Amino acid sequence: MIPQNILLIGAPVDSGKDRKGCIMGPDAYRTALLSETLVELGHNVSDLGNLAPEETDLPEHDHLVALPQTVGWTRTLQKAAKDAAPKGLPIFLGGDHSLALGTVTGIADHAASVGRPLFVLWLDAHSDFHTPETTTSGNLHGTPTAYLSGQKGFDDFPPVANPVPTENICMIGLRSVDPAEHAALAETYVEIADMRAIDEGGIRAPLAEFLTKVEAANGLLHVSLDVDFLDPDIAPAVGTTVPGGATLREAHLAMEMLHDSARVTSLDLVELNPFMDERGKTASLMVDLTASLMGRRVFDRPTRSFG
Ligand code: EXY
Ligand code: MN
Ligand code: MN
Ligand code: MN
Repeated sequence: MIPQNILLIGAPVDSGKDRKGCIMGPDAYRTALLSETLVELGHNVSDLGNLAPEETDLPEHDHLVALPQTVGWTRTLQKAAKDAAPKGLPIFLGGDHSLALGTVTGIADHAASVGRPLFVLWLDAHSDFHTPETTTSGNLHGTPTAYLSGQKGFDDFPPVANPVPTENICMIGLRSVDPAEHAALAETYVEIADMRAIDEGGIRAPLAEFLTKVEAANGLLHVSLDVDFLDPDIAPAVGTTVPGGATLREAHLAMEMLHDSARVTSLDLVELNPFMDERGKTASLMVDLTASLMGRRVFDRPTRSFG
């Protein structure tokens, strides 16, 4: 396990949707001993505290929920991500998935500055591929992948200087995709392994194929882990649960494969709503998954394989 300089950055973003509670996310991870767990693995961990959104003079929007605050967060997080990336491995503690509007585009700016392609692994029940013009809910946490890949319609947001090519995006765990997202995704090269694909062939193959692509391109890899990627039975503390999600072992295998790839350079932990948790069960699970991503093992690989 290669020790990393890990930067914990609290992003208590709660503006991406109507239901409140993600604002408590960063402190729930701290209470679940995320920093101590990573230090125990041998990493150097700095907790940079919580950020706050930039003020904007945008007017509220008649359909888009909390547009001004979400634009303000995007500006803050773009700057924070670009600043943090050269210093180590930033882990953005959400906060809802609208934080990725800023984190991924800021990381993409960093990737461009070092001349490396950026790849994005989206672990989520949802594709989050709406634009402000296609969303029916008006919840901007359903739009980050469209924005970070340079789709049109984000007139009030900062222009995306370095859009992530859709062939560099892999979405795993999908089981709730709206018609407008389906239509838009069909025009892209986004790689998708929905839950049916995982049911049939497991999570290993699609993830291994994507990691081979990242490796071949000498890419940086940003992982955006939405609590609702997981099955609600093991991860109930999220406002957008969808039955039939990833199992505990599918999730840990994905994290362990990501560690073994040594390609992950930044991470979002998003959509934890501690107000809906059961004695910290979901927060602790997300900490355990982060520990697997950062090198926690029972045995060093490869142990003897059977059959
Ligand atoms: N597609 C639905 C919408 O746009 O409202 C649900 C989006 C849920 C987004 C969560 C963060 O993953
Ligand atoms: Mn999401
Ligand atoms: Mn989701
Ligand atoms: Mn417009």
